[in-house]
Amino acid sequence: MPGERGAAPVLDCGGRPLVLDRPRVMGILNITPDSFSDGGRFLSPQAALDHAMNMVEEGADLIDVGGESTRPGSDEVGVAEELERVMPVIEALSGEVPVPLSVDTSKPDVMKAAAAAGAGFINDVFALQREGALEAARETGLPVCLMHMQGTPRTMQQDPRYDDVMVEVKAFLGERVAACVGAGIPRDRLVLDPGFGFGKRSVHNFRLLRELRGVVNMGLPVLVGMSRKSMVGGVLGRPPGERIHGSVAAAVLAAWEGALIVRVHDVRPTVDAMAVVHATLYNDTE
Ligand code: 8Y4
Repeated sequence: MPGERGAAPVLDCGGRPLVLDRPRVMGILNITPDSFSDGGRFLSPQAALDHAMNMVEEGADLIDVGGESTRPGSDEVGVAEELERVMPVIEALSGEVPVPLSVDTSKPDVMKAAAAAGAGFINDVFALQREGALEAARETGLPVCLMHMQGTPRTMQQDPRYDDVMVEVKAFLGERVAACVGAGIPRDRLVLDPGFGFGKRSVHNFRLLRELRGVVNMGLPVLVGMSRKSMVGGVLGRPPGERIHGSVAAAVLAAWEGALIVRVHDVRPTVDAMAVVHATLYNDTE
C-alpha cells in the first residue's frame, strides 16, 4: 500500500519524547572557542541561550551542545575544561529551552553531569568506546547516538582508506550496538550515524550518502551531520558560511533515504526542506 509504514520510533529524552514520525532537525550550538563556522560567539551562557531559543523558534526539534572540538586536526580537551565549557550552558538552557538538549561528548563524567543537569540525549562521536562510557550512558538512561569514525579527530583526515566503506561502517555500527546491548543499554535507546567527514574522503562521504539506505536498514533511527562540512565545500568551492543551500541539499537526500535526524547549523531552511521531504514521502491522501 502506498505510504504504509510501521509505528514511528520514539526516543525518551529524559522524559521528553522525540517522535521520529518525520525527519527531525538537531540544531548545532557550538561552544568551543575555535569553532570556525560561528566564530566562537556562543561562549557565554546568555549568548548560548539566545542562539538556542532562536533555533527553537526556527523549528529545531533538539539542540546539540558540544564542548570538545572534533574538527580535523584538533586536540582533545581535558575533562575539567570540557565540564567548564558545557555545564554552564546546559544549566542555562535546561528548563528554558522547550526541546531536548543533546550533549556532544565522549567523556563519561560529562555524560553523567549533563544528564543530571537536564540533558536528554547523548551524542558520542566515539560511539561509547571510551573507558567507562558504556556504563555512564547506561546509568543516564538517555538515548545515545553511536557514530562511526576512522582514527581520531587529530589524525583522521591524514590518509583515510577503506576496502569498502559501506561494509566497514555498517560492521562497526553493528559491533557497537552489540556492545551497548551487552552492557545493558536497550536497543530502543540507540541511534546510528555513519559519521560524515570523520576519517573519510569525498568519495567515501558521497558513497555513504548515496547508499545511506543500507545503514537505515539496520533497523535503528539514523542521524546524519553534513552541515557546512568539506564534502559540501569541496563541491561548491566556498567557505563554511556560504554552504547553506548545499548543506540543505545533503540533508534532503539523507532524509529521502530514511535518515530521521539531521544535525545542522542552518535550522530554518532545513526545517522547511524536511517538511517538503515528509510531504513527498507520506502525503499520499488527496
Ligand atoms: C564546517 C562546519 C566544517 C562543521 C566542519 C564541521 C557530527 C557530530 C560533529 C556528525 C554527529 C562538524 C559533533 C564536526 N559532526 N555528531 N559532531 N554526527 N552525531 N564539522 O556528523 O560539524 S562536529
